[in-house]
Amino acid sequence: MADGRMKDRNEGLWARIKRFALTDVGALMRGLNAEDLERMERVLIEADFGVPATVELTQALEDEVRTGKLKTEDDLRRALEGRLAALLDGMDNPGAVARSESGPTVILLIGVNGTGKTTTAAKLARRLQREGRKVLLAAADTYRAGAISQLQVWSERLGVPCVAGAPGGDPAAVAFDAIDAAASRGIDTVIVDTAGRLHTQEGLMEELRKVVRVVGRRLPGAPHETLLVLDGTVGQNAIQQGRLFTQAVAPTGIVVTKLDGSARGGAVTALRRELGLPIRFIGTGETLDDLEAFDSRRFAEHLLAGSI
Ligand SMILES: Nc1nc2c(ncn2[C@@H]2O[C@H](COP(=O)(O)OP(=O)(O)OP(=O)(O)O)[C@@H](O)[C@H]2O)c(=O)[nH]1
Ligand SMILES: [Mg+2]
Repeated sequence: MADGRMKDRNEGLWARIKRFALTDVGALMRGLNAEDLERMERVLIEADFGVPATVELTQALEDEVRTGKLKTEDDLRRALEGRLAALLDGMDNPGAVARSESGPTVILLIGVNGTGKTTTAAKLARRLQREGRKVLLAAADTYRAGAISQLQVWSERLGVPCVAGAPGGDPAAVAFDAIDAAASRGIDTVIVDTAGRLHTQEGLMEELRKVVRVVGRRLPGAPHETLLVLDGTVGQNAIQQGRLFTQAVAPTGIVVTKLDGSARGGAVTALRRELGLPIRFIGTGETLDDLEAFDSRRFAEHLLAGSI
């Protein structure tokens, strides 16, 4: 986002609103008519905002137009951008990853299959390394064949140690061993990659709860961060996925990945609103540097401009 990795390849949300909903801009002075509002709603729904956020946004804007607060097209754009940013806002500094006072900081990455957990673990390791932290990766996805070596490849590229168990082994034990290894080597941050799982896989959800329990017993206060990794291209489905994880464990925030692809940025707004968790990072590509701390204002700007 910041360095133009997100390119203007879509017709922006604002351009669409203008084209479909503001058929007679001069008429703003007289208020948005029902047809314009309906079209604005349709544009937002199509951009994956979901019904609740769409209704909230359009009603608020309608009120402001009606009471004469918004008179021009520019006023309306600014108001929409401001309201979007407010909806997306979650915490002061989403990119600041918790730091434990005593013992290593433990960061757990969770989510359904293929959302980008392992890649995000590596990206996050790179980011924290740059902040001067010493990182260790824990390969607690013992479920999927190839998952351990995937993380090991990243660890070699990053030059950070990786603790792994045997395929099919107990992921909680891997996390436990990783904390021990970090503590004995003077490493301050452990990033735990976990297996992708669906809420219907009760065994795997219980396994995740066990990882959280075991880590917490080994190190009071851990995990210090539990980041729910959601795929930004699946739109509204990500909400349902996210909800089930928030019921099983207590995430401290969301990472939305793949926002460089055929992303439907409106879903990020819906996720923020429906899950009640702050968006912490966004994934904007497959390389180590493609992770950005979330900035609600910039995101709202990019959403309207079509660069998301
Ligand atoms: N374009 C793009 N691709 C991404 C991003 N993050 C991850 N990917 C890709 O998504 C695919 C899945 O990523 P993984 O990190 O293996 O996902 P995972 O959640 O660990 O998958 P499982 O371990 O199978 O559950 C890979 O091809 C990644 O390169 C992103 O921000 N943008
Ligand atoms: Mg993985």
